[in-house]
Amino acid sequence: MDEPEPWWTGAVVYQVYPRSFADGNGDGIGDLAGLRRRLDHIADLGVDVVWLSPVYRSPQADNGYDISDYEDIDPLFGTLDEFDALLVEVHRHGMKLVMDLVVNHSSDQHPWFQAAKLSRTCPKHDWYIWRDPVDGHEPNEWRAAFGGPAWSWDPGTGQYYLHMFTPQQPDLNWDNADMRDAVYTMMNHWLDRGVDGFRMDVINHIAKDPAALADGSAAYVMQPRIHDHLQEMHERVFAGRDALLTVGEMPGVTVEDAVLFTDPERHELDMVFQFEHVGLDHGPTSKFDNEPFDLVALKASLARWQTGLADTGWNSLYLANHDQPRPVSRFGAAAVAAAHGFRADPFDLRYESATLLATVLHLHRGTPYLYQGDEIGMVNAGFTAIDEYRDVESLNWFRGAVGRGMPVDDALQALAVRSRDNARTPMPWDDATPAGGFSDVEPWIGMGQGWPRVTVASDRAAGDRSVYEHHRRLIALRHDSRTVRVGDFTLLEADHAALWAFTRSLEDAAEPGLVVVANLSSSRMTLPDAVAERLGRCVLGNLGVPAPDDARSLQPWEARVHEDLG
Ligand code: TEU
Ligand code: CA
Repeated sequence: MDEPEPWWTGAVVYQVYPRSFADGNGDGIGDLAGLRRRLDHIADLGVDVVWLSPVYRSPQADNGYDISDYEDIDPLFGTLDEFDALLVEVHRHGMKLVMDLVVNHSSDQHPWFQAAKLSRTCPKHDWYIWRDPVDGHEPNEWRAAFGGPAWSWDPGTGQYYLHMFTPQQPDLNWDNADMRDAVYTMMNHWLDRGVDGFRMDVINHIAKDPAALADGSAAYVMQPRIHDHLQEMHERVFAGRDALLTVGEMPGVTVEDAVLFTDPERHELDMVFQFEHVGLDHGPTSKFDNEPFDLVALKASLARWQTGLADTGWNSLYLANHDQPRPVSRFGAAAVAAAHGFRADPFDLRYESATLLATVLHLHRGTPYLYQGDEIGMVNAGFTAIDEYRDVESLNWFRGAVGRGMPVDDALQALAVRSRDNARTPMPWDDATPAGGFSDVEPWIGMGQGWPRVTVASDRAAGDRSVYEHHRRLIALRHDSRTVRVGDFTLLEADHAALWAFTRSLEDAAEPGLVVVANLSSSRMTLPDAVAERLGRCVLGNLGVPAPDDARSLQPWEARVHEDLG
C-alpha cells in the first residue's frame, strides 16, 4: 500500500448487545443509561469503536432486529436524548459509535408495511416483496431462517409477502427507488446526528433475483444488483464523510465476493463479516447438528481469507457475536475435550483458552471485533430447560425438532451447544447482588452457569490471570505495531493438530516480523524445530514471558508472540 492505511486497519471494535449489558432503570433489561454508566469498562480496554446492536423502536420479535421506526429509540432502551447523551460520552472517551442497520427487512409493525398492506395498488405496496398464490399455496419453497415458509399470507391483499426471517420481519424491496431513498435519508440523519458508521445486517440479502423468486431456486443472496445498491448507498450516504466505518454482515459470502465488496476503488464497504469459520462445526442438516471442533480446518479457513484479501480489500476478524456461542466453550479446552469424547468441565483452563483465542485472533490481519463478555472469558449459558431460553430461533427450532420426534434431552443438548442465547446472558459485573450488578431485579434471561464464578470484578482483580488485562495488551500491541496492523500473514505447520502458528511481516522490514505460537491442547508441547528456531524476543504471552531455555516448548493452552528471527 502506498497511501497511508485507513484508520480502521488499526482499530478494534467492541460489540454491545444492549439488552444484556447493563440495566439503568431497574426493569431487568439492559438500556442506554446502563451502558452510559458502564462506558469506562469499554474505554479502559483501549478499543476504538463501539458497535451497538439495534436500539431502534421495535416490537422485539427478534430482539430489535425487527424495526418499526428507524428514527427513534425504543422506550425499552431509552430516548433520543439519552442516545445523544451516550454519543457525547462515547466521543468524549475517544471512541466512535457504529449503529446496526437492519434494512433487509423491517418490522411488520413499521408504518411502511402497514401502508403496504392496505392494497395492491397503494404506492408503499411495492416497498415489500409480494407474490400471488400459485395453485393456492406459496409461490415457491423458500424456507425462513428461523423455521417455516419464507412466505406469509396477507388476507387483505390476497397475496403472500416474503420474509427471510420471522413473519414479523417482512423483506424490503430494494428494486423500489423510493424505498431506497427513504433508507438513505434515514442513514444520513443518523450520521448527521454524529454516528460514525454502520454494521449492516444481512446486507448481502437485499438484492433478490425476480426470476429466482418465481422459480423457487434459493438464489436470494449475492445477486449482481447487490453491488449497484451498495455503490449507490455509498454515493448517497458515505461519500464526502470522513472516518466512518462500514461493515456488512454477509452469511454465505465467498472470498472472491469479499474482494469486490471491500476493494476501496469500488466504493462499497470497508469490510464484511464472513461466516465460513463459524460454519465449520455445523452439521449437514442445520447449525444445531454439531460437528466437533477441528483446529486444522479452522486454521485453514482463516488463512484462506488472509491470503484472499491480502492484496485487495480488508478482513474483519471475529470469533463471536450475539448470534454465536462463546469462544471459550466452542474453541477452548472444553471444546477440544469434547471433540475427543471426554465430558468437559466448562471452566477447565478457561483463562488460558480465552486469552489464547484472543491472541490468535488479534494477531491476524484485519479489524478485530470483540463481543461483550468475551473480554472476561464468559462461557456458554449452560441452560438445561427450555423455559430458560428466550431466542426466537432456539424456541422455534426446539418445537420443530421435538415435533419431528427428536428426544427432548437431545434437543436441549443441541441448544446448549448452539443457541444464540449462549451469548445473550447478562454481563456479570460482580457477585455482590443477585443479578450480578447487571440489574436490581430479575434479568430478562438467566445469568447462566458462569455466574457468580466469572465476573468483571473478579477478572479485573485477577492480576496476571485477568482475561481483560490480556485484551488490553493485545489492543495496545495493535496500536503500536505496524506489523500487526498490515503485515503479511503466513500460516506455519498447517497440518499440526494442536499448534496454531503463523508469521506476520512487513516487506520494508522497518519493524521486526512476528511469530505467533499457540498450543491448543492440554499437554505440554515441544515446538517443531522449524518454528522454534525462529523465536526471537517474546513480545507478549498469556502465561507471561518464558525464560529463554523454555521458549522451545508451550504449556497447555499457552500462546505467545515473538519477534521473528526468520
Ligand atoms: O443475523 C443473520 C444471520 O444469518 C445469522 O447470523 C443468524 O442469526 C444465524 O444464521 C441464525 O442461525 C442477523 C442478526 O445478527 C441476527 O441477530 C438477526 O436475527 C438476523 O440478522 C435477522 O435480522
Ligand atoms: Ca432497563
